[in-house]
Amino acid sequence: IKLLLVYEQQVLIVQLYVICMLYNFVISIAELDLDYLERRGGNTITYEGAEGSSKEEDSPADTLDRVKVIFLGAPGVGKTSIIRQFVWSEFSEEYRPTERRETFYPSVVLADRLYELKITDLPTIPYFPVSSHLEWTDFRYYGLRSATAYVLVFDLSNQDTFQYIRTLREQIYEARDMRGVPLLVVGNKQDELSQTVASGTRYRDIVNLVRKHWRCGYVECSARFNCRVVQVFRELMKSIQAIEGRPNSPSPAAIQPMRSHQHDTSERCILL
Ligand SMILES: Nc1nc2c(ncn2[C@@H]2O[C@H](COP(=O)(O)OP(=O)(O)OP(=O)(O)O)[C@@H](O)[C@H]2O)c(=O)[nH]1
Ligand SMILES: [Mg+2]
Repeated sequence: IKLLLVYEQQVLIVQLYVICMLYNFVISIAELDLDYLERRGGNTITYEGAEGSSKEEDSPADTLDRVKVIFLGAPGVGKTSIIRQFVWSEFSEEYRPTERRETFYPSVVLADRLYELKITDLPTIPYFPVSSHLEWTDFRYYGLRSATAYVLVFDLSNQDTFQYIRTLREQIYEARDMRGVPLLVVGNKQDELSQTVASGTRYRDIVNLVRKHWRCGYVECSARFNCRVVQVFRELMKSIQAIEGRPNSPSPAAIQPMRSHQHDTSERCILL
């Protein structure tokens, strides 16, 4: 009887041990899962070409050699509107602040060369991370410090928004070597730029500062009326080509925006 009891005790201990092992295994799988989800960027929406075909980050599309463009600017200046107008030919009067990173993957052709773009639209960032450590802790997965080019947008009808990109530009230059990294300034909401403001000194000072001192591209556009939105991307791609050492400026006839006003599921390629 004693032997039998000892045997039963041992069986019980073995059973308990197996249950513990199984429990640990399940917990570790769950932890792995969470980690996996975070790495995949739970806070990300990705669009390929046209509406309706969203997919997660690190998709095969992401592994292609893409031109990574990041749009930055104060809240409400029209970053999302410019991108959506360009990629989908759509505009919404309703203001819905961008709350998480959104990426768009249009293809463009400039001077007979095809570029695959990755356009990143972000919630407003309070500052640009000056170190990789800050990027990791505060802006993980935004790809802020590794962009191929930056588009800094301000609102022409609210020139206070220029101060935001002015500060951000300084921080970007502090944070990384900007040789070979194009930066384009965009004044949006041109449709709301009044005659009085346009002839004021403040407006002229801004244009002067950007063109003469910053020596970077400057485009004024209206996302609302799809006015010079293609020009934004054309300027951007031209600066990228210039940096690549291929300054083949396209003949005016070759610059033809190819737009469709319907959403479809196929990818869209835009001739600049
Ligand atoms: N009049 C006019 N309104 C515009 C233009 N572009 C955008 N808007 C409006 O401005 C508001 C903000 O536009 P968004 O594109 O959401 O601005 P955003 O910079 O992405 O804003 P956040 O995501 O909050 O940083 C919306 O109500 C748009 O309809 C424009 O060219 N003209
Ligand atoms: Mg937005």
